[in-house]
Amino acid sequence: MTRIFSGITPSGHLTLGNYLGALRQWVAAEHAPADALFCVVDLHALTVEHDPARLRRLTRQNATLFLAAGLDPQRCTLFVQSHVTEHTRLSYLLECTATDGELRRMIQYREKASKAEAAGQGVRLSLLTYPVLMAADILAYAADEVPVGEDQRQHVELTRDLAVRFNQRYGHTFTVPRATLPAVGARVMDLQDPTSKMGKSSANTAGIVYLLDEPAVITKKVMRAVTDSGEDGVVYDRAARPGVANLLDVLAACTGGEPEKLAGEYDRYGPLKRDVAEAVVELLRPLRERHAVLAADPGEVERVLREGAERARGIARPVVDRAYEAIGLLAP
Ligand code: AQP
Repeated sequence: MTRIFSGITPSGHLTLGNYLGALRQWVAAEHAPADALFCVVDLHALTVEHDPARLRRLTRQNATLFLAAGLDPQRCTLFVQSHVTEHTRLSYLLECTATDGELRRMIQYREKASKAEAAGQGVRLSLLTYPVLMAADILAYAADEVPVGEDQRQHVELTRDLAVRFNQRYGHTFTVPRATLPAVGARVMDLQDPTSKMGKSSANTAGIVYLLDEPAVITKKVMRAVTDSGEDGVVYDRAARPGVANLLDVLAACTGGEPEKLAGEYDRYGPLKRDVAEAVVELLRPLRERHAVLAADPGEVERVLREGAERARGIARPVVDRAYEAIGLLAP
């Protein structure tokens, strides 16, 4: 049976990008005949400046949103990364497989490192090694598929390279995974800066639709989205009209249409924005409602996470033990 693994970092409140790029695919995956594991990858949140109390809150909230989005603990395994020590155990072996040069080439490292430097903060060593921990997250479960948005494709490619390298050096140990991306919604852009990705830890919240935003807030953010002069009507052109293209992509992702065709249905931006706002509000309404119910019972969410970690450990431990043996470490 196909094994699926993916995770989200609790580095901020989850966004429409996280939903369209990742979460929604996850929910679809749990209905396929597959063994799916989904994880709040809390250790990744320690790679940049963080507040401990906020991290704990966001970890709980992310897990609650996984359930609210439709993930069913009867059909998949939900857990928190730091509850399963196999991730960090394996990460070290993969640090001994990766090279400094390939980690420094990671686009996300370069972006986040320069942001930290610009803010006068030190660049944490873990920011450089984070893709290796992500590789360990995936390889520990012998995952075949990793459903992610476009920005994580490079990290999954690195994971594949490390798996192949390790297998060649020490004998077949890891399954080589592949990234799966949604047809639309793989890269939702910031509404105020449509040349940048909508990211949950971005400072300008006006450009970000959070999953728990009230409908009126979503509508306001979409209606104020940056577009261009639009003198020749509504056209879908990602390079020349990134703001409008992003709105059409979001509308297509919400309604199942095609962005190019949708463009032909509008000649002004106002009606397009109104339809996008309505589509996003309706898409997120059930999730917001379920979140309100689930958040009232944190004990149940904790129970799901405890059971999930138990099952995850059972899968990861033998894989990681095999890797320890293969690389030449003496069994205890
Ligand atoms: N804008 C986006 N469009 C489509 N998919 C997206 N994802 C993130 N932003 C978008 C996908 O959501 C998952 C989140 O993974 P993560 O939290 O581990 O890391 P990330 O990719 O760095 O996510 P963010 O939201 O951008 O967080 P910050 O701002 O902290 O860096 C992944 O599958 C990602 O592709």
